[in-house]
Amino acid sequence: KEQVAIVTGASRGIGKEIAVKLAEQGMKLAVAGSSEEINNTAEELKQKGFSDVIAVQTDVSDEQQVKNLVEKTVEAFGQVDVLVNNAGIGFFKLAEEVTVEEWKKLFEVNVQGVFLGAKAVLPHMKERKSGTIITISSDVGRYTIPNGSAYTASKYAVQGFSGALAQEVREYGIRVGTINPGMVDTYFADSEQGLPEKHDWLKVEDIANAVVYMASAPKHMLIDEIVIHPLVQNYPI
Ligand code: NJP
Repeated sequence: KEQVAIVTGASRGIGKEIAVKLAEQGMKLAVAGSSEEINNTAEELKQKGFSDVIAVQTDVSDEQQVKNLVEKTVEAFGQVDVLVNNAGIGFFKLAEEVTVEEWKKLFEVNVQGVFLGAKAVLPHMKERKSGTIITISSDVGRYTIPNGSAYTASKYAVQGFSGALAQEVREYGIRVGTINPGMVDTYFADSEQGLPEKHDWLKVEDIANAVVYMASAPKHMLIDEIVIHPLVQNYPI
């Protein structure tokens, strides 16, 4: 039976590729991003022949907008099987240089955004006794790095939230897991995709393939966490 997925942060980077790979699996899609660029993602998917795609411009930190995203998806496709909380931002600087505004914004998008996505979709998934919530967290949700105090704190929070949620909703047949990448070649943290110095980093499709694996695992199987690094990344354990 055809499944329906919501992918946040799908204007570019990892989220856009997740949308492509899930569409290739035959899923109907609602793609979300805070800028108008999200319409281009839907347009490109349609050009690739995937007609069951809607774009819903959504800032994941805003409760009403996230509720609207879920409502529009159910209106269009009748159900939500998979929520991919991918939207996220990041910056790297010394703790004392982080402004309160930067800190708040980071937590509103990276942490509150994940909470709001789950909160909006859970009543629907509970009713159907089925669903998968996948969050793109980070390897730095598992260990710390210098200049990463704010970003790392936000991803630790995501890990804590997702782990507890997984235990809460198991009995309803709902699966909650995280994918924790190391360095991925995207636009993340004011970067550009395709820069020569990022040649050996993970590619967006490496993460998108992990999402497909998690989302399409047999119903009896919960994949709690997938950690992926580029071979060249030297990371603490
Ligand atoms: O970043 P980028 P990635 N509401 O900048 C959207 C994690 N990660 O693909 O809002 C809704 O290319 C934005 O679209 P728009 C990272 O923490 C990455 O690398 O329209 N959407 C765009 O589509 C994040 O959780 C690396 O401008 C919002 C997308 O988010 C996830 O991977 C390493 C939004 C960002 O695309 C995807 O990031 C790691 C909002 N308020 C974890 N704000 C890495 N790249 O190395 C932004 O460990 N977006």
